[in-house]
Amino acid sequence: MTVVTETPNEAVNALTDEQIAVLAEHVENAELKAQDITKITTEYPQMTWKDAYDIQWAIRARKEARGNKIVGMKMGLTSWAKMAQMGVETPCYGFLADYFSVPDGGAIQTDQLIHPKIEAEIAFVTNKPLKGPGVHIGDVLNATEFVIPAVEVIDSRYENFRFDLKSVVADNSSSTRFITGGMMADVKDVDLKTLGVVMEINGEIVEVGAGAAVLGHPASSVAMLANMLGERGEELPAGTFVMTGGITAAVTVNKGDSICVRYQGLGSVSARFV
Ligand code: OOG
Ligand code: MG
Repeated sequence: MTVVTETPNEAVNALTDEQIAVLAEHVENAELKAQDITKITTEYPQMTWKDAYDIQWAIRARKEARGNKIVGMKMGLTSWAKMAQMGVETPCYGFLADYFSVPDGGAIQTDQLIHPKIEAEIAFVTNKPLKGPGVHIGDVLNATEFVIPAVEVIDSRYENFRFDLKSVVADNSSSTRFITGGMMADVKDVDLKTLGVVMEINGEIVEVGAGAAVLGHPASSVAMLANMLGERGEELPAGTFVMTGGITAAVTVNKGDSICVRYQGLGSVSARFV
């Protein structure tokens, strides 16, 4: 298995500032109206990594201008199961806005989403700033306040949940909702590599996995995020909630489903799609 962990360092734009602004509005509207769209690269095959992340940062700025708060970050496509499922080999990041957060045991309004899927993840909350380049697992563990179970609900805005990596980056890496809960733990007290997860939908087991599926160790996902942000001159501030990426393949959910993900020694996270 070959996992590309170098970050794409193509720091050039092929799109104009105006095209980036128009595309940010277009993709964000698809999210807000829960209407799918054609992937960006179909019309703009020249889009670069820089363009794609610029579109994502422009969507983030649109939400902040509207008064939404950014409450965390997420890494995506960090496990082989996810990369194989989506046909891509490079991890990506996205941001989490305040209204994405759903309480443990809470209800998710399925009609606000296009074609949601759920992912079992391990989240970190940091207590020191992390700024790339050069951030490694040791830095991350030294800067971790606690780890906590999290379930991400992803919802690509692209037709049939089909995309290439640049298009998904521009779509905030399919971020839409997340549920965090169960029990928090000190990183000293858990072996994040062997930490097992069991995903259930309506009481039936649909996926199982262990933390090592995420880039060998979930902390390396946080390090990679800090290094990717460093390329843009950004840092991960102390106190950031970071989801490290789905451990197993994502699973489609439908209105009426109850989901529960059990984390070895850390309790469970559940939600209902209503
Ligand atoms: C991209 C987002 C993937 C994860 O945890 O791997 C992601 C997608 O598959 O739509 O959030
Ligand atoms: Mg995810």
